[in-house]
Amino acid sequence: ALLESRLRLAIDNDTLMLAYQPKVNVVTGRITGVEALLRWHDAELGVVSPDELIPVAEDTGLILPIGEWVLRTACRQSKAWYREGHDLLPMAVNLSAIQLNNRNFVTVVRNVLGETHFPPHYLELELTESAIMQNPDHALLILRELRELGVVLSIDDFGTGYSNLSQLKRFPINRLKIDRSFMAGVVSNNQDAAIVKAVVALAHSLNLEIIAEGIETEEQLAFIRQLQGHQYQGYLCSKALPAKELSAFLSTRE
Ligand code: G
Ligand code: G
Ligand code: NA
Ligand code: MN
Repeated sequence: ALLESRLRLAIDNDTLMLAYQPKVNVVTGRITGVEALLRWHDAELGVVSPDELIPVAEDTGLILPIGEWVLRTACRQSKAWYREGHDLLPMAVNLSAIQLNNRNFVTVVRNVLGETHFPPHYLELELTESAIMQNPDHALLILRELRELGVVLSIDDFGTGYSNLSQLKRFPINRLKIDRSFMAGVVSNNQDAAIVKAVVALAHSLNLEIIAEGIETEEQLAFIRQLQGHQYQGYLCSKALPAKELSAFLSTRE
């Protein structure tokens, strides 16, 4: 209950923050976009991680105003970097099942894009398999509407949920993010390597772009490059950075 009341205050006082983790082209090493990740340093509670914060936000319904704030702030930030002289950077935002199942969600996305003058195909929405599978028929309708807007859709943490690609292929998904728990073992563990190879092969056959998460070493990068994965995220390039630091990071890479 303390976390909930502090979270309500944080929304009112606008003290939630976003950090941005780069996505990188596996072949060229160029930054292809960033993923916005919630950060919260509360005066009383200290640092509260999204893994603690999101479940409370979901149980209390606060995920709806928070999610809308994340979407708007992320789109605005990308435009702000552009005004500083960077190329317009594609922006990925994580979605909760509660947002996906909210009847106003497509309207919220359309309004934020309109308000921020953000091109829809520069916005990527990341969903987990379980978020989609909570109510697959409803999800299918919503995802189709989002695709009609031009938004890019990704499955996050792929491999950790209950579903599989044959279930997912009826959804209008563009990209698959391979969960970092699999990438962690690809160099040392034959089973993890086999799983990642199989997932990448299936993704290729379904014309899905592949993003490998949690790449920390050149060996892991070489593994995913050899499989013709498209993008990666991970500490090898950068952790999630506050907006100012991300801007400085972009400058060093241009
Ligand atoms: O930032 P970190 O890597 O600790 O993220 C932990 C988890 O929290 C990840 O699964 C991430 O997808 C999730 N997360 C981070 N920011 C958001 C957000 O804005 N909305 C939702 N729904 N999940 C988020
Ligand atoms: O579930 P999602 O993939 O959105 O969560 C991202 C989480 O993974 C964040 O907590 C982020 O800090 C973490 N993360 C990002 N890159 C790496 C990495 O290279 N190694 C490890 N161990 N964690 C990472
Ligand atoms: Na994510
Ligand atoms: Mn993930």
